[in-house]
Amino acid sequence: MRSLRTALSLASLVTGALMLFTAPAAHAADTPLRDLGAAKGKIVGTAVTGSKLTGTYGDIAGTQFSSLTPGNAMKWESVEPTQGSFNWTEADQIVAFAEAHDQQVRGHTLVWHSQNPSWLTNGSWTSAQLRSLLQNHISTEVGHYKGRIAAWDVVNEPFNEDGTYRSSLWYNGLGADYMADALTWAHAADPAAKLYINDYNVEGVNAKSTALYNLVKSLKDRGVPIDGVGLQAHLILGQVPSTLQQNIQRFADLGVDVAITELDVRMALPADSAKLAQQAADYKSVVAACVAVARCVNVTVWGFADSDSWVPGTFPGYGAATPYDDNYAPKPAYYSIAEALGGTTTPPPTDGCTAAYGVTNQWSTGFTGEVRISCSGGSLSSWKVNWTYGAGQQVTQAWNATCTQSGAAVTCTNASYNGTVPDGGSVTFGFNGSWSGSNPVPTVTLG
Ligand code: G2I
Repeated sequence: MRSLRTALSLASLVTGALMLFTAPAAHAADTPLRDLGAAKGKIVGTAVTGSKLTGTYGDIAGTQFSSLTPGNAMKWESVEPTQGSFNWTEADQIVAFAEAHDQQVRGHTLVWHSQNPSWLTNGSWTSAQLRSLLQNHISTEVGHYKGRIAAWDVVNEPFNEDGTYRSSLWYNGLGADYMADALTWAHAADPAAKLYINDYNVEGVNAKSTALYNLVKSLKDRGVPIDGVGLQAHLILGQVPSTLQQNIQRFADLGVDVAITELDVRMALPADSAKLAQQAADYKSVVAACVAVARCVNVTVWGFADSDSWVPGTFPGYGAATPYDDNYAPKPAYYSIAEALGGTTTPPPTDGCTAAYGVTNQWSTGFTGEVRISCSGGSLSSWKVNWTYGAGQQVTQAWNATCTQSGAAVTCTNASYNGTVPDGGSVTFGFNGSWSGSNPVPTVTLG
């Protein structure tokens, strides 16, 4: 009896501690980004991985964006891993997906120092052989997709940071004219495709972007087919160049289009609400700079979800660089892109969904907590719960959610298997935490 009474009183204590808060949950903007972009005369794109174009990833890629760039599938090592033997499988799949979703494709990329097949990089070629290999590659690949590619990143990353030409297979073997030749061959293979030179760290006015400017100017003066410049925009949190719009404008004034081709904004992990807010501001200012210049025609993000980003693999400890989180829930950056494109976001139709925080067990140094997300009159396809601890508590472990804590701020997102909360249903997740002194129940927001 005694233990039953104890259990009962603990249960009522716990029930008493459960507090309900109603809050909006994350959902996409009312109007897809591609439609907002269209109203401003802008294409909105994303890099994609062909094998992922199903389920939620495919839904977002197909509905939110008006252009796809294969992240890797059109690179030389992907399409011709063995000399003379072509593999178009992933690239064809992406192009077919784009056509089925009324999307453009940006072809990426034809002449680059990186991701070339080893037969090419390890071979020893005369200059004439190298030139012929490059011409064949470009004619074959551009020809394969003739009429189906809106724009090609023909030349990728030709410059060093100081504006000199990068030492590469192409520059060293063929001199700077490899770029004019590549553009000319690409134009011959598909006269309708817009042809670009694409580079990184050329977003602001600096030595590298000025070298790019001078190159484009001289190519135009020589009558070489060049239609645009791609500013990749792999940016660091809080470091959008102040001269971005001015730089876009000077290329536009030269008579070429400008595309933001690989936008992402990386941050030191873990993400927290302040960093995500800064990231949203950064995305917004990049998109706004493009919106402000008529010849800025395309803003493309380099992967739309954090789980599909190159950043963590290349910059250990950094990530969260894209507009959607690992679980495909839109982040503040998503909404800020929508706003920069003139969109408004309204609270989601989830007024009936609530998150309730409770302490289910507590001992001298630790406690177990539970959050229940319940819907009645609404539903969720993904969720995120935030709270801020008021007395130094620390989450040490979570289950059925991914929880991160930065300072006092805790963010928990659904696991891959429990993002859906149907009308009339609920999901719970649990966690262990540490406490001392007191363990007050925080205010929980669902958003
Ligand atoms: O590095 C970021 C981008 C810079 N501008 C040009 C882009 O083409 C480049 O894209 C990235 C891809 O997003 C990565 O996915 O290029 C990387 C290579 O430089 C790609 O990474 C590679 C990995 O390093 C390989 O290990 C992997 O096999 O992707 C390959 C295919 O998944």
